[in-house]
Amino acid sequence: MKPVVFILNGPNLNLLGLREPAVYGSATLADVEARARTVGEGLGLEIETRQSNHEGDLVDWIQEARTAAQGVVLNAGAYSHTSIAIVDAIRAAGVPVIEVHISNIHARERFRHHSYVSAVAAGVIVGCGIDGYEFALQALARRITPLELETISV
Ligand code: CA2
Repeated sequence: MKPVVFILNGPNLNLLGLREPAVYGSATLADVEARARTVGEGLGLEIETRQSNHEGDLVDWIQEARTAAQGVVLNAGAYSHTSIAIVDAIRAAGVPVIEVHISNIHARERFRHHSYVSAVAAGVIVGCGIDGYEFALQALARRITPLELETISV
């Protein structure tokens, strides 16, 4: 069995490619998820993609990762700037979480400059467009030790 990685996208990311192409690009969420599956396959990872506009769904899925995944790529959208519940879930999950933001949140409005998620993330990728998801998968693949890969693939 291959190591499982959850790719979790938060509120409004279902609108990718449909609005604000100047900020978020023209790829749709379906494009992002398909690309992640292809990249994941090349890295020997099994990719599971989910999106929700609801904070509690993200909390549930991060909790689920504790037993069902070896890592998480998380773009929590606007909840990154507000959600202590997501921080607590990441702490409890105990698996590496790589935080992704498509846009450079530091070059945008002041309220986007701080992310609660960053303090508990294993890594943060910001402002690289949708390539950020691919970079996050590469980072996670490197963090999964050869021993872990061996154990999982038996
Ligand atoms: O840059 C990112 O990836 C963000 O997480 C995107 C969030 C935003 O609240 C964060 O500050 C940064 C918003 C996602 C909204 O996505 C849309 C896509 C197309 C049209 C409208 C919204």
